[in-house]
Amino acid sequence: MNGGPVGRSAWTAGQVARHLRIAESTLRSWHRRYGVGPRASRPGSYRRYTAEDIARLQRMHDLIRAGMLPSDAAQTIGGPVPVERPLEELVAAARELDNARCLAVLEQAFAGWGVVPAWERLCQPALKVIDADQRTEPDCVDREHVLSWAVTAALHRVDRPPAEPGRPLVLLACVEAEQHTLPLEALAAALAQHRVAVRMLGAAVPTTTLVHAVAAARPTAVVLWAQSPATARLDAIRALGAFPVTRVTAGPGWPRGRLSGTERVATLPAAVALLLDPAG
Ligand code: B12
Repeated sequence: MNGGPVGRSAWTAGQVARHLRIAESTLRSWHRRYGVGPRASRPGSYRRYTAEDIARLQRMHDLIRAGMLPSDAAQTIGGPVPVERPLEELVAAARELDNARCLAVLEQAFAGWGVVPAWERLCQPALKVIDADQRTEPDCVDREHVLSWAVTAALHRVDRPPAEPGRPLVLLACVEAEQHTLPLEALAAALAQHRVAVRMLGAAVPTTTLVHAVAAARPTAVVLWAQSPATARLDAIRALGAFPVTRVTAGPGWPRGRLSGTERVATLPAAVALLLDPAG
């Protein structure tokens, strides 16, 4: 290991992969799937492997060659390496447009803290920081795309146990022309963890499509996200008035007060609480 071109305490993924005689993609997948990778350190240096990291990876490699499943090998060598400063890590990875690294940090946070705390303590602040970057560097919206992709991908990987019979069925949709899906993705994952059945229509759902989906799925509640007043469409709310559903407006685009016959939620925990028991 001493012969590494960047010294004992700072090996790149490529150097470690060559040393272990494995593909770099394998090394990255061990990191992503099992949390076995370089210990989180100072921002900018997170991709460097220490001698200790490499020794653990060597042991993991030996165990797999001896016939052990990678997941079992990862547990045997001590499980995932917790990311020490997830927010700094996530922001640094987004600034480097490193989807995989963002995903690894987010997956650990969702698995370790749960969806709601990880959304509030990690995703919301990271999105704020990355959004603020555009004030000094207007074209760096690419970072926001990478981070949004990773948040979505990590939320899709959250365990979703089968819905409990008798629980409400919740339909989630962004109003027409609305591309901001992340809060609904977080809500979908959080509800699924509570074994609530969820139907997610995603971005920019035309009102006619929404009406069709509600008629077909017969949900107990419908949550409509509008990020800005420009996309908030009252006709979508009105159109759902014909169905026996709890209509819930979410997102800063809607008028502040409660629209007649509808519920309004302002935060993820409030939305989860309401939707666990929409009739309550
Ligand atoms: C990620 C992002 C994107 C991504 C969206 C990816 C995706 N799949 O969702 C992309 C890059 C696609 C995007 C595109 C655009 N975006 Co954008 N985007 C954002 C960003 C950074 C986060 C959005 C988000 O998820 N917010 C939710 C959380 C993270 O926000 P928060 O303030 O922490 O949360 C508050 C509430 O929403 C609530 N809350 C939080 N989570 C939850 C969950 C639930 C269930 C509930 C009920 C409440 C709730 O609690 C907080 C207190 O109010 C925001 C900036 C920001 N921080 O919000 C801009 C922002 C929303 N975007 C903005 C703009 C202008 C755009 C574009 C028009 C840019 C362009 N010129 O193309 C397009 C619009 C596309 C469209 N037609 O919809 C503006 C909106 C301004 C406005 N009021 O109209 C913002 C505010 C950026 C800014 N500083 O100006 N965007």
